[in-house]
Amino acid sequence: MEIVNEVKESYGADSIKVLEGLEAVRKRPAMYIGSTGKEGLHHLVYEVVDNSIDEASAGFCDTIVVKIRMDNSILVDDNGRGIPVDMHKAEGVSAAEVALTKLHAGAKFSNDSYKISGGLHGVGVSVVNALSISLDLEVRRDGGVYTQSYIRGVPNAPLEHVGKTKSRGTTITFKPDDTIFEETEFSYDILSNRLRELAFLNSGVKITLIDERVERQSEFFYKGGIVSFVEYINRNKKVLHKNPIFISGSKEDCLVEVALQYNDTYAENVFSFANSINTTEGGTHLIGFRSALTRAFNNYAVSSNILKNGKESFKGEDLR
Ligand code: 0RA
Repeated sequence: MEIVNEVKESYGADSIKVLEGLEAVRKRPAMYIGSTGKEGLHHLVYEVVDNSIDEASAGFCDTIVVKIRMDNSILVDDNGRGIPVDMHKAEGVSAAEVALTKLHAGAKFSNDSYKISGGLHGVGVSVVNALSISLDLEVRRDGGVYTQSYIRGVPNAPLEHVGKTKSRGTTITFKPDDTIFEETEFSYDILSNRLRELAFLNSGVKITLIDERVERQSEFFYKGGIVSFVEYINRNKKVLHKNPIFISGSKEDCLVEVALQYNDTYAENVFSFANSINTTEGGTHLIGFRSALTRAFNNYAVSSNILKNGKESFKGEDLR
């Protein structure tokens, strides 16, 4: 692709390695974001938002705004610490530029920050950059405003200090490349479902979705975490007990939370997540939970003489 030549001339030999990364992403986009269809398109938004969510889980950000703009470009704004703007010693460019151009150079490049959220593929903003016709970055940090623009992942110029500010945060605006994506129209419903989910999973973070195409807006803010999530799922059902059951525990670095509430229907609705990622195919976390729940019911039933010494017992299926 012609990008290689453009950048060799305008941006020096150091960026060649970076370009190879961008080239790889543009050549096989599905390897990085799953598909170039509707899912992949929306995945771009999740990748950017996940960086702001990381800032929120680290305790530095409580407000995230996602805007679908008139031209189907997406703006993601947060009030976190801002992507670092200092020179990256090894790369010779700003740390922000490294984050936006190097594959896998997400939150991890500050080495001590442990990434606990992440997109489905967790590939980072550089992939979004490579797959966008244009991407504009604004960082507000240490009293300064810094901006940089990219075309298909290639910077127009180095990060520039453009002014002063008292606020802090990061704003990323990108327009997906229509030569890569089969469709480039964003769905309000798809984005609002995911952002609502993220707000449940990251209680205390306010996430606003704004659609400038039709002047529509939603705000997601849930103090109650997954308990609020279960209440939301049951909002139109007849519940059998007022408050969802909430269980949490941790072992070593692993925190587990469960919320459940019975309703008067027969169908079960189970959502499981690992590090904010919806594990739609289940996994050992869900299998373990199911067997623990069955065991808890059996023990209760035996000890309260509902069952005779475990001669009969519930099967997992009975509890679903
Ligand atoms: C690495 C280190 C630090 C912040 C971030 C990344 C960061 C990235 C994004 C992307 C969107 N919003 C973001 N906010 C923060 C923190 C470095 C420090 O201040 O110590």
